[in-house]
Amino acid sequence: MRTLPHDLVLVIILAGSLASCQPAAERPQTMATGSAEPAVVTVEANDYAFGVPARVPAGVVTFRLVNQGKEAHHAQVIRLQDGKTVADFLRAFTDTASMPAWVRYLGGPVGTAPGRELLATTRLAPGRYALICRIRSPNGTTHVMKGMIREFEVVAGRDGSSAPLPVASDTLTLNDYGFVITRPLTSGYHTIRVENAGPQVHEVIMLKLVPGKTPADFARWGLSGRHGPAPGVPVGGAQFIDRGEVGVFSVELTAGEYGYICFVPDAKDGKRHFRHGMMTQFAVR
Ligand SMILES: [Cu+2]
Repeated sequence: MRTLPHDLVLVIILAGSLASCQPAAERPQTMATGSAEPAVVTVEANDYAFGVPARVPAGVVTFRLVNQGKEAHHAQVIRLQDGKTVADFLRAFTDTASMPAWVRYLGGPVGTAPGRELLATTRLAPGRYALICRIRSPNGTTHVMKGMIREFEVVAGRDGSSAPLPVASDTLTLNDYGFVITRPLTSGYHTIRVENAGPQVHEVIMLKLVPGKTPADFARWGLSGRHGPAPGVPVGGAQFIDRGEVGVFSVELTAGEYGYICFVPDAKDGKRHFRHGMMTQFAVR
């Protein structure tokens, strides 16, 4: 276990990747009373634990997932409502059915390969939260059951981020059961706003596909223990996100084949949403 500071995570100005890639004219101006950029919370993922600050400021927060493990990990942000705890979550957890309504889903960085990092931005109200990883190890056990669940508290107050959500270049809407993008994606830098129009919980994993492979190949590979070379690499997206919630991620696209996929188990029949059609392949030129 790593020792982590229990102090409130500092608001770090995104001097690098996100802000600099956005034209200054499009960046919202903010009053001097708050930070103009989202707070950045660095999450360290190992096999099988998360390092995350114990307290995170309320408001718009960018989770930066740094994978220091040997397996892929994601960082699903959940809010534990009705006084529930991580112990309650673990008792209720099932990988193949929907969870009780006291689990609220708020996105988070999608599956990140070892040695890589991915970012995802979300908006958090004060309360009790946790990060979980639902990825399966080769033996079939989900990482959350191996210890990849970590509680944190979202606190209001003067350190809270007053930043707006990053200005998006594109909006991707999730619904039962599909993905709708405002315009076809092109090569270059995009900041994509993810909205869940529901009614069910959804996610979007944006894949860059290996030539000749499909999102269905990725689904098979992912659910059967990730043996052999990956048919695609997640380049961005938003983990499970409830209806009405918004996530934002940024991605640099190069020409090639991409896909969107949703692995959320259906509320009615337990089948993962890609089996209901929530899986799309598209070309970027
Ligand atoms: Cu879905």
